[in-house]
Amino acid sequence: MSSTNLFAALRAAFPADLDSIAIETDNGLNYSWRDLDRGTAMMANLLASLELEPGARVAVQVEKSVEAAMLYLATLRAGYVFLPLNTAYQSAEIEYFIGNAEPAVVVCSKKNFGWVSPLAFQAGAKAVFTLDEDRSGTLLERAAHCSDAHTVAERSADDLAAILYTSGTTGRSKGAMLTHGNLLSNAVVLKSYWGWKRGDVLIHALPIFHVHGLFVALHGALLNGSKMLWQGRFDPKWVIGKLPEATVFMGVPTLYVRMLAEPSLQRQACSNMRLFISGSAPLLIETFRDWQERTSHTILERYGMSETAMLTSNPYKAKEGERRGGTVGFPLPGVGVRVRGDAGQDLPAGEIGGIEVRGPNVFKGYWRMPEKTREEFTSDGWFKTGDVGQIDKRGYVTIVGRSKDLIISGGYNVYPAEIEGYINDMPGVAESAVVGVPHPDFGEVGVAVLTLKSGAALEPEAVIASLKAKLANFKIPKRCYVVSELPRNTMGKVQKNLLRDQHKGLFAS
Ligand code: MLC
Ligand code: AMP
Repeated sequence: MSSTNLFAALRAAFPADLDSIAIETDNGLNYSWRDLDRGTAMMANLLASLELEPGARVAVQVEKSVEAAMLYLATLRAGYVFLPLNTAYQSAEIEYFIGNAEPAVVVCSKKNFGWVSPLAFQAGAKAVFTLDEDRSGTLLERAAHCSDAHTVAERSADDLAAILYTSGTTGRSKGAMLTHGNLLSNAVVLKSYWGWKRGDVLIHALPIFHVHGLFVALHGALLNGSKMLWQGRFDPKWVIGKLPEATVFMGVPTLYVRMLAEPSLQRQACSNMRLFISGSAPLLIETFRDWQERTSHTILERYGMSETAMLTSNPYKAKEGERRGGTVGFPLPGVGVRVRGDAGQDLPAGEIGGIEVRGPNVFKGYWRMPEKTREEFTSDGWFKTGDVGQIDKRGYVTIVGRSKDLIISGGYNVYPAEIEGYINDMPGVAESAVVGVPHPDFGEVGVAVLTLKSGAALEPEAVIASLKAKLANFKIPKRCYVVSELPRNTMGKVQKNLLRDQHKGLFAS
């Protein structure tokens, strides 16, 4: 078996001078390439010492740190499956993920150990470690006793590397199973498509529990042997201050909006920069234009998903075309993108329909959900993204909407069905609808509208407070209204479009 371990490919790209700096953090720490090599070897040896089954999952809910990134790399290195969890998730959400994924190892923050460890052991975990962003916790204490020599585990392209949970329009979250081959092929394509070159320096300011920060940004820099300027939590002032030392930046649109609000964002600060990339949510054309005007740089917008990593990108090189605001560019080399109508027919250029994709980057299926997996693929093997769009004659893809009922807020996905489920379970609530409305900072935010059972009394503030106790903070609707009835069409279906229209001006800037 020829090994296609993603870690081996990343490790092979480390520069010859292992003592040069690989990561410089916002709290003044420098990590060399040797540190990354040794640290991942020690953690991989720790995992190996637990004698886990092949395919064992390592579930991780910790604050962003270089050690957390090393844990991801160590999991690949040891041949296990990484399962990152957003730090905003609360106990009920974590309980579901752990119960569903049955991880063999769980790593959490010290403050959560008390409630996470019983859940983990109940689900069959062999070990629960802690890791905080100040490099304390049992993971590093234990790894410190392990050898810093480790032979990368052999894995084939089809072996699982990570499971990313994405919520669904109905029911519970689904774990998207990504293989070493999926992630490596995508990273290799992006390296060449975005013109990564010697001397590039990436500002890494995104969280590392989703595709954008964990795969696109991290793999991009590592596969190019490029230094990263590493920020634990995004702060626009810090990023702008670092631009003169960097060449590449990746962000969700909210990051660009927040940087534009800083007077220090000027052309001169960006003169060393080669590339600004945006994705995970639609970049407003105003943001695209304001950025161009203020910095002389044209943001490159790309499109991807947890299930597929990156799918399309505006061109990097001018000879391949202009970067067109409002579009997500061309299908990446090797990625098939087609637009189909409701009857499953291929649509001609310019017509709007469902976006379907295929390629070596497309995931293996949903964890232990063969039925769901089948539903999301066409009979000829294309994955139905749930996004609605068009491809013009020149090949530019534009996303115009979504067939899935989904709100993207600050780059995070929020599924109304999940929030409505929680609201509907509250005593006194008859029914509810959660809709997305425009927001100047987050792009889109949720608004909840609900009706009460006769005689019941419930204040909107109480609804919000109750949701806050159960759900990740970014999922909480920013406003809540109690009304006498929800608008319905003749079929009796709630007309969310009318609610969206009614509330679209709530956060007008
Ligand atoms: C924070 N808040 C949000 C929010 N983030 N509300 C809505 N949407 C969000 N995304 C709220 C909190 O609930 C809290 O409210 C208040 O803002 C302050 O919280 P915070 O944690 O201090 O916020 P902040 O640090 O400012 O975070 C904002 C952010 C963050 C934009 C930096 O959301 C972020 O890092 N987003 C990036 C997401 C990302 O990486 N997505 C990639 C997915 S991959 P309160 O009321 O409690 O005060 C993917 C595929 C692809 O989609 O194509 O890439
Ligand atoms: P996730 O499930 O978090 O991976 O989110 C994937 C979804 O984010 C996609 O299906 C799209 O709806 C959306 N998305 C990602 N990039 C873009 C973009 N550049 N423009 C519009 N939507 C995007």
